[in-house]
Amino acid sequence: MTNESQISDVHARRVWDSRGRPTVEAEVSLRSGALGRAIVPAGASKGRREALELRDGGERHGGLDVGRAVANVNGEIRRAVLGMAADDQEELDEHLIALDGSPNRDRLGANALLAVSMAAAHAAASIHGVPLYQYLGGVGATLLPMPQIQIFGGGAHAGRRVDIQDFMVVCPGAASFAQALEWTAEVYRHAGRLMADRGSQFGVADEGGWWPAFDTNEDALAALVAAIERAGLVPGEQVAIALDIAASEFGRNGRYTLGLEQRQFDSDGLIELLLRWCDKFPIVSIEDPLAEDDGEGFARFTAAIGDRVQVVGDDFLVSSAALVRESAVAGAANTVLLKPNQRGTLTETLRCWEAARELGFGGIVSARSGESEDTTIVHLAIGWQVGQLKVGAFARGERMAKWNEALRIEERLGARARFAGAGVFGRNIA
Ligand code: 2PG
Ligand code: MG
Repeated sequence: MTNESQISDVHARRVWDSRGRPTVEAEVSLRSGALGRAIVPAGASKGRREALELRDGGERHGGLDVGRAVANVNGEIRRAVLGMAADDQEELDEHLIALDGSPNRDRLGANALLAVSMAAAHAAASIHGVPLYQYLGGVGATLLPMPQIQIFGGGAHAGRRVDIQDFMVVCPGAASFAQALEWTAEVYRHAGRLMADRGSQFGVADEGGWWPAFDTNEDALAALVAAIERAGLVPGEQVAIALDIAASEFGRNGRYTLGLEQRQFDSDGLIELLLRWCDKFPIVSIEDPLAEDDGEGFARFTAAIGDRVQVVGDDFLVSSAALVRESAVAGAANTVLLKPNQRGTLTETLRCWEAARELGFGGIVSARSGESEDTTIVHLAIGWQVGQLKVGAFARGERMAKWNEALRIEERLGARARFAGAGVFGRNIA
């Protein structure tokens, strides 16, 4: 350890996220004078088994203030990490985990811990004189992720106007990350015009996708295909559909209610509906098709859909290495969504990805619905060579900051940049 990389100060403050809610920003300063800064995001449709996000409760800001988390960073956490090496991420994170001492980070808060964990990584990259993705992944970190980009919002991010949460596109036919963004920009623009033509363009949902003014969930899927076509792109070949059903939001104990259509299903009924959608629409990825308590449904869906569609666990796996291992044994899901704030440190998130990769699972680094200008997740996706990145829509500054950061990295890598391409979704696609 060089003295230069020793942590000389840690400071947190309350800042505000893209929903205007309080969140934690931390700065880690090193002896060298280097500074790392990070802001933690926040979810709205959260998994029950996520690490705890510490909020103050009470009346202030709807109970969502983060005074306690900020105080934890500026007090106990700061004292514990002063003098530690910022460039030994694993040791630092283990220290944070031990300091918290709870199974679920509920003493100090995953938001307090993650802010410091991420800020330390930024400081370490800075002292090594390289961008964060390169600090994390070395010179081999050249894989640009396939972007999953929301066109229509829904679920908990749109007042439950439709049941399905994310209607997204991916670009299996694109040759580069930049081209995938160009195509998606066109789809997004045409989707907005299509809604305007129908007199149902009412602005955007939490993550920037168009407001889902549809009569049925299936109408939204049809509109998505129409928008791809209007953009002059070939559905299923150039541009395909990815969904986040976020089924925990409308189902539990094997009972599911699609409120929009006033239809009730058991697990098999919902599976049947999703399989029908996969036959009818060019869908290549489905996240949380069943609720987080429905592991058996997950396994039945994964078996039924086979290699045709990527089955993603978000609320179901909560970025947990242990849950990924369990679900691999059960044959439930084949891809894990990676959200650092579901765990509370970068090291635990990376361990989940390592376990997933070893078991043949795919991975998607993901933003939360409450975000900020922080672009750390882009560097994680590239540095860890995950291959896919989900950030919300092609609108709103907190989303565009991330897409634009990936563009900068692609340009910087030049001829060394590789694009993840269609292969990420499974063997039979594109
Ligand atoms: C999800 C995310 C992002 P939230 O469910 O995947 O779309 O939503 O951050 O609200 O959990
Ligand atoms: Mg999700």
